[in-house]
Amino acid sequence: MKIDTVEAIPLAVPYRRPFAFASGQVTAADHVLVRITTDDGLVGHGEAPPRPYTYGETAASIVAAVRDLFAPVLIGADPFARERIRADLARTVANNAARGAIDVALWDLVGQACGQPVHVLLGHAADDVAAAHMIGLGTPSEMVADAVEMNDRYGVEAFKVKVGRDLAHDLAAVRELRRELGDQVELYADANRGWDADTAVVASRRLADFHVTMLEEPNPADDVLGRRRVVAASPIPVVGDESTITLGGVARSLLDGDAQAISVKVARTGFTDSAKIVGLCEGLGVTTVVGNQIDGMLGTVASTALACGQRALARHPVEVTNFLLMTDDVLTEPPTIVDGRAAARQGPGLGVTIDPDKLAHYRVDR
Ligand code: MUC
Ligand code: MG
Repeated sequence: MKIDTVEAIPLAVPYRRPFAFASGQVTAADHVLVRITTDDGLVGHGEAPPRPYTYGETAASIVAAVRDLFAPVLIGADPFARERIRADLARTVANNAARGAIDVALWDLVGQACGQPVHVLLGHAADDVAAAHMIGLGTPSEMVADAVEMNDRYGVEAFKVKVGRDLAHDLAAVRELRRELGDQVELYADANRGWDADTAVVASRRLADFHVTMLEEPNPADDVLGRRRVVAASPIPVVGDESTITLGGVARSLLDGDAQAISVKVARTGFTDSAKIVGLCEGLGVTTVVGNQIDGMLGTVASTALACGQRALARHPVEVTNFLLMTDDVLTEPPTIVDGRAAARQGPGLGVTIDPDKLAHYRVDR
C-alpha cells in the first residue's frame, strides 16, 4: 500500500457561541481536514485545529505546511511505516497540528487496511471512557449554566474550568460551580498561563479548598523559576499542556520540575507520539489526561480512540465534549455522550465517514 495523494482542506463551521480562555478565544471551527488516499483506494482523515496562541499555526499555514512540506515526503510512502514517516516528517520543526492530523490520517488508513478500529490497534484498554467537559470563561452564572446543562443532559461529572483572569472572578466561578454541582463531581482548572507566579501560588491553595484536583498551566513555564516555585508550593498537581507539546518537551518539563502531570492531545502529537508520551509518563509514575484542543467531531473521535487504547488514559475522564459547540460538521455521524461516557467507534480505522455534501458546503477553498 502506497500513499497517492495528500490534501489539506480548510473548513469553516459556525459555533453556537464563542469559547474563551485566558490565552484566546474561538468563534468558529476553522479547522483543516487532512485527507490521505492510497493506491488501493483507501482514504484516511485527520483534523488540524489552528491554535495560533499555542503553536503559532493558522489555517493557511497548516494548508501550506501539509501541501508544500509534508505531502512530498508522504507520497509514495507505505502508511504502515509510521516510524520511518515520523522521522522523515521530523526534519521540519513545529507545525504541531498539521503533523498531528497527518499521523491520525495514517492510523485511520492502517486501521482500515487491517479491518480494526484504531483503539484496538493501540491496545484496546476500554470500549468507552468517562467524559470531561471544558467550561469556557464567562460570568460565574454562565459557567454554572454550561456545567449544569452538561450534567443534566449528558450525565457528565468531570469539568475542567477555565481560569487565569482576575483571581477573585476565577474563585467566584469555582465556588459557584462547587455549590451548584455538589461534592461528587470532579473539578480541575486550566489557567492557560494567565497568572503570574505569585498569583498562581495563592490560586493553587484557594482552588484546593474547593477540592479542585489539578491545575493546568497556571503561569508561563518560560518563567522558569516562577513555575518551579508554583509547582513546589501547589497542594494540587500542576499539569503541563501548551508547555509540553512534544515527547522531548514532556521529558524536559518533568525532569526540570515544571509539571507533575501531562495533558496529552491527539491534535498535536497524533496517535504515535501521544502513545510515546503516555509510555514515558507511565514509566515515571506521572499521570496523563487526554486534553481537548477545542477539537471538532473528527478530532473528538480520535481523542476517544486514543483514550480507549491506553490504560493510563482510560482511567481519568477524557475531554471530549467541546464539539457540542459546533452547529454541524462534515461527519455523517457525530460523536455521542451518553450517561457521561464517550464510546470508541467500532468501525475499522477511525470508523468515520465524511459527508460529501457537508464537505462541499463547509470547505472555504472553493
Ligand atoms: C486547553 O486545554 O488549553 C485552549 C486553547 C488551546 O490551545 O487548547 C485549549 C484547551
Ligand atoms: Mg490546557
